[in-house]
Formats: sequence, C-alpha cells, structure tokens
Amino acid sequence: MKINGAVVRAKGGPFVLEQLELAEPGDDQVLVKIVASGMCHTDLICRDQYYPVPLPMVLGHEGAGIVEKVGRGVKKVVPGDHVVLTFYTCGHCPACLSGDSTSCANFFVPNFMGKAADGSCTMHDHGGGEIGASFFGQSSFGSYALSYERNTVKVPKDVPLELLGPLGCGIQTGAGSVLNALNPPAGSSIAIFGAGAVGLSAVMGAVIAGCTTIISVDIKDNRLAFAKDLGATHTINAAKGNPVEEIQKLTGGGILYALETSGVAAVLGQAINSTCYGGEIGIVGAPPLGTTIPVDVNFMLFNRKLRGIVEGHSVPDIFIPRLVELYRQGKFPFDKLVKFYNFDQINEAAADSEKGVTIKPVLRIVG
Ligand code: CXF
Ligand code: ZN
Repeated sequence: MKINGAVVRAKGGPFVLEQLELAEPGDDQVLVKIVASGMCHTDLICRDQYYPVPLPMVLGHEGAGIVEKVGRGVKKVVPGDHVVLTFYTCGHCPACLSGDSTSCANFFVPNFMGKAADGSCTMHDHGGGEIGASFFGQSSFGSYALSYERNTVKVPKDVPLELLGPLGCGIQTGAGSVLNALNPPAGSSIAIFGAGAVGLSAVMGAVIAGCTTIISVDIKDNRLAFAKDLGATHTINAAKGNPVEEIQKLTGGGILYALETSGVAAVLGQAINSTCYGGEIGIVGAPPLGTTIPVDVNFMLFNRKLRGIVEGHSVPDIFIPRLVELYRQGKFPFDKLVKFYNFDQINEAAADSEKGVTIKPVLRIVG
C-alpha cells in the first residue's frame, strides 16, 4: 500500500516526507494507521549515526494509532482498536520466556537494523529502492506502520490517542526505571540526573513510588523548575555547583537510588559518586557506542550496584495501561511534557528537541 513516510537518507538528516510502498502484514504483524508519533532522543542519535543504523530508513518508535488490519495469527488486537507501539522483543529467547523481555537476546536486529524480524524489507521508495523500516518493530514516522502482535499494546478509547505514543518508549523508560527497576520504597530518596522527557518521567515515577526526597539534577534552570512542578523536592543546577557534594550534603552522606538519563559519561560518574554504601545506580541515557567511564572498584565494593535499564524494565502490555490509568486519575501528568507538531514540521520538532525548547515533541500524522 502507499504511505507517506519521513525518510532519513544521509547522516544528520533531514527527514524528508516521501510517498513509499509498505508491505502487507505477515502472520504475526499488525497494520496500524498512525495517528501521532512521539519523537525520542534515540531517533535523533540514529539519524546522526551515533547508533549506526543502515540508511535510508524511516525512524520513529513511539507510534499511536488505530489497527487497520491484522495478520492471520494475531489474537491480541482487532481492526479499530486503539494501540500504542513499543519496542520489539522475540518472545522465545530465555529472557523473554522468563518475563524479562527488555533483556531479549534478539533485541538488536528487529529494533535497529531496518529489516522485519524475518529479515525481509517491508518498505520501498517510488523507484523500488529498499528503505529501512521496522525500526523498533514499527517505523512510526509514517502514515501507516507494520508492528508485531508482541509490540502492539491495546489502550482504552476514552483517552486522547494522539497523546499516548510516548508511553511506548521515553515515558515508560523514565517512569519504569523507577517503578519497575529501582523500585525505591515509599519514604526513600532518589536523585535523577537529566531533566528531559525520560528524567522528568522518572520524577513523576518517584512521586508515585512515594519517595520523599526527589532530587532533580540538570544544567538548565527552566527544566529544573519543571521538575519541581512535577514533584521534585530539590533541584541542583550542575552548571553552577557540584552535584555530588550537594547530594551528599542534602542526604547526609549519599543517596540510595540514582538514575542517569542524560547519556553524558561524566554525569554517570557523578551519579555513581553521589550514592551511599549499598546504593543503586541505573544507567538509562545512551552515549555514543564505545563510551567508557573509569569506575573506582573499592567504591563499588561497598555493596553499590550499577545496572543498565532498557525501556524502564517494563512489560509493556502491563505497564503502559497502568500509566494510562495513572494519567487518567491525574497522578501521571505526562501531557505537560508534550508539544504537538504537524507531520511536515518534523525537522522543526527535531530542532526544538535538540535546542531543549521542547521536551517531548509529538507529530500529528493522520488527522
Ligand atoms: C533505547 C535506548 C538505547 C538502548 C536501547 C533502548 N531506548 C529507546 O529509545
Ligand atoms: Zn526511544
């Protein structure tokens, strides 16, 4: 079928709207009419080839839309259902079978390599040239996307569908890193480094968890003010002071939970150093491939735990509907992070996100 898609053909962009040909859904696939798609930092680092995905490609991995057609084997959704698209996992490796699908052994190829899970190319341009698709098992920067039953999450019809796409990645990553991965007990303290979409979602997650000290660290005062608005109890501008010393002062010796969302290696060092004995540090922000940091082994030896967290360690079919319900009850106001753009403003949305003037751009794709 013919679709409109935003193609990145060269390192650094731009996104160019083109008419493309999308394949029919396979047995385990779902054809989704995309209503809106969030834009995530990972779309931009793939465009810029910090993550060297093959180009040309249609990126986008926070799709929200309406099921148009399902493959023969699909049972979870039917045409007309409202869905959020999330990351692809295989469902048959040991991690998926044990319920930890964010550690899926087959995560890489169907999420990043531009091919469907069976290795086929599902998108072509008007000249018949192959276009990388199936980005995060979706490629949602298009008027239609092919997802899989496993990464298609049904959502209720009484919440605005155009708002929900970011629950598929950035928002679930931030909130889930706190609620599913670090799991701080009520009354505990957490420091969240970075106040972008992921970090601010983590702040909201920490409020839901009942943390009574929530420290947001960033280098922009407007973001820190936003974090306060969302429930941070303390803010630290790391451009003006030393966050490690300030956290130690605030907590009387170091914090038990720290989350690094900025993707800056030096900030990860600060997150580690801000913890007390037994502290746990979550790595969420993605720096360029090959980035390393020095770690003081004896510092870690005192029961500290450093862990990576992918996609908020969530089981999307369970966690995304929970976030929708929390939003509906006014306990998870992630809509405050969103600014809408028309599909043909996609490059402006990307630029605003990079400048930091928009926290979570969402593209309205089909009216
Ligand atoms: C990504 C971040 C980098 C590791 C895989 C998951 N999340 C989405 O943007
Ligand atoms: Zn993402």
